[in-house]
Amino acid sequence: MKTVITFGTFDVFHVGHVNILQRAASLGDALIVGISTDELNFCKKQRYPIYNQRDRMKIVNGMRYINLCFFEESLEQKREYILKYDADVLVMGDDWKGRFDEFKDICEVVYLERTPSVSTTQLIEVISSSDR
Ligand code: C2G
Repeated sequence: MKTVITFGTFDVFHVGHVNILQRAASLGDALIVGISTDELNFCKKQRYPIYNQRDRMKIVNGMRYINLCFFEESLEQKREYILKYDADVLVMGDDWKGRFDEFKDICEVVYLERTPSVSTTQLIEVISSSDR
């Protein structure tokens, strides 16, 4: 049994998120997803997500090929999460390329190509600038 783990905020859930979760799931038998808490997201991006952590978890958890979701409270705890969930593979989008190579001693680390032309930031800009 091969367990894959990935992390993200998954705010304003879009097709780029679906693509990476699907491809991550296809690399193993079980997929575990760490959802960044609202506070962690504020630390990373200096803003709170549009959707709160409970709703973001509900959306990701609703996908049929996700086995388990948990809240990622801090970027510094990644090693603990990988060990706790006994993950064999860590998957991240290639915007994080090289950033998690330090975990190659405990699991395989795979960076998948991001889906072009879609991002939460761009969606927020489009929505907030559109006529009401
Ligand atoms: N992603 C993608 N294609 C896009 C947008 C996002 O493949 N067009 C991927 C990202 O590379 C990431 C995942 O979707 O692997 C989640 O993206 P975000 O919600 O933006 O995650 P982020 O805030 O970068 O959090 O500990 C790491 C962080 O928690 C990652």
